[in-house]
Amino acid sequence: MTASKETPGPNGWAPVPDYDAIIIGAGISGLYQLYRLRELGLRARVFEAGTGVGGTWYWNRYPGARFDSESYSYSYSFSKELLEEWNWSEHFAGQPETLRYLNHVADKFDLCRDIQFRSRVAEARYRDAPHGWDVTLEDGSRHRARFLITAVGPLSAPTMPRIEGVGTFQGEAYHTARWPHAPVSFAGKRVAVIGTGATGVQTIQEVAKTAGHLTVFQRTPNWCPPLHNSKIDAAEMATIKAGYPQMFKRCLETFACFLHTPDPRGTFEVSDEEREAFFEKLYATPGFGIWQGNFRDILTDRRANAAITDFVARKIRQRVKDPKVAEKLIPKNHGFGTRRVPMETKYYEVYNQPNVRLVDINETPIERITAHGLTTGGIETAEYEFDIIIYATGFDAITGSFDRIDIRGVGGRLLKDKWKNGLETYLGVLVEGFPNMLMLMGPHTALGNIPRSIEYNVDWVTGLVRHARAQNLTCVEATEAGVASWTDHVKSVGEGLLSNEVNSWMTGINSNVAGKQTRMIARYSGSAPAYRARCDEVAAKGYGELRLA
Ligand code: NA7
Repeated sequence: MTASKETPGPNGWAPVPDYDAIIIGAGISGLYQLYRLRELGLRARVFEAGTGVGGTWYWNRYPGARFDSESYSYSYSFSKELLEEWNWSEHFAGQPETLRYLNHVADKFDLCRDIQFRSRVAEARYRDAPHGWDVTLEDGSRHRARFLITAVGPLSAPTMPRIEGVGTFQGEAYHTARWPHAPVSFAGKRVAVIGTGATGVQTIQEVAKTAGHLTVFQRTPNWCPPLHNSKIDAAEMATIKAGYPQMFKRCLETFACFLHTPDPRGTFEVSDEEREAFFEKLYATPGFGIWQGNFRDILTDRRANAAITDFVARKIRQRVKDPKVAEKLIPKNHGFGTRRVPMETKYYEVYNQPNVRLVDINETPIERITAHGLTTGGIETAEYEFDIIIYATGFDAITGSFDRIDIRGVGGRLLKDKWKNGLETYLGVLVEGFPNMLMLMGPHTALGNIPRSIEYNVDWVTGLVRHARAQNLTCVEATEAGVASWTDHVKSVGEGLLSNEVNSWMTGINSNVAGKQTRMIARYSGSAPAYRARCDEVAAKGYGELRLA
């Protein structure tokens, strides 16, 4: 694109209508981005579809929703005062506590005065004079800003299954990510859960406690190790607080910003006994240790992966009484850790309860949802009646929230079209042809322990905006060369990783969305420190790889 510098305004930066930046979304990234832009003295406005802050933790109110990473490692780290005053009650906090935390953050920093709730962004159009974005909300109102910052979340566009009759059910039906604010009672009810990802597992183990009868419809089982959650008392919280500086430093050093980091040993560099003892230790350790802190080669070497896979399969067989049910719960099409590992609390024991039935929909596919339940076919035709159907069917991940907004860059080019034949970004933050659009947790960024990645992402974006203002730049855009080189890099670091050979939301697959059946490398799968080093280098060199005007 061609661009010329606009006439500087009284504050040295060319004035734009309405706002310096519009941020879409008031989740963890949107809140922190607003805080940082305000620090710069900029006029920022957040548009949020929900009625409150929290993003993921606002929408996902389903029973049993909780962290799989340690609560304290999930906190914002930017404010010492905030760290000091907030006490987590559990090592892996439940959704209500996390939402309370995010509301506390919003209140403490008086963020809500710049957030407009019940405001879903429908369209965003780039304009050349002055450089910036016109944003239209679903209610038709229009707003202009110099920068468009997307804080839409990688897992926020829920998808319903493509099954005939969805919508005809006359009982209660809920998608886990659109759970009602009022409590839902399962007591004595006939409940169905469709989906056994991280969300389904948490839901199932909670609903099974009170449901009259629960039927789980499973397409692909996942490898679920125990979470081992526990309470945090005042003394332990004080110790955790005293260790915050070291803890956050550690998170910045590990591969994916978790507290856990791979063991430097290879799986077969130890004796059989040592290996088994190490796996046992990890299985008994709280959190993602068994996934993120295992032998260094379990996610890249097929034989190593088969060893841990076999170990976890044996655990499932030990815990599930009916061997036929146990076999159904053991994944056959992917190894341990190659998809997002759902952490569980007595999940497998649920299938020993008399009020729970597991239906493998590979044998008996769901044919249609009916007014009173659903019907299955395949090897056994059956008709089920339910009071409640829960869809734990996941998200149109990573690009879904972008696709749902009509985002058009230079020449009216639709972002969705631009990405149709493959994702192309610069550092996962910018897209060529979409000047002044900056993505937080966009495609091709490092995800891992999300708040840690978000803080870095936001700080980098803030640095770029600060630079633009200091230089009176009104247009920042990725170049074709920069995009080509980053996209190649993302592909090359993703090679050899077993998770990129498996269908999951992490590889851009969603059976319920047209056009999302081809596997791709959708996230940056190199190390977080390497990602940050590359982004730091770009900033240190004055963002010279960008087209600046
Ligand atoms: P996931 O992990 O995408 O899981 C969705 C589940 O729903 C998964 O078991 C799917 O089976 C199942 N599914 C999806 N569509 C259908 C249809 N049409 N019929 C039957 N079953 C279906 O989403 P989650 O919400 O659990 O977790 C997403 C992330 O959020 C999670 O990784 C955490 O990081 C937080 P499939 O595996 O596709 O065969």
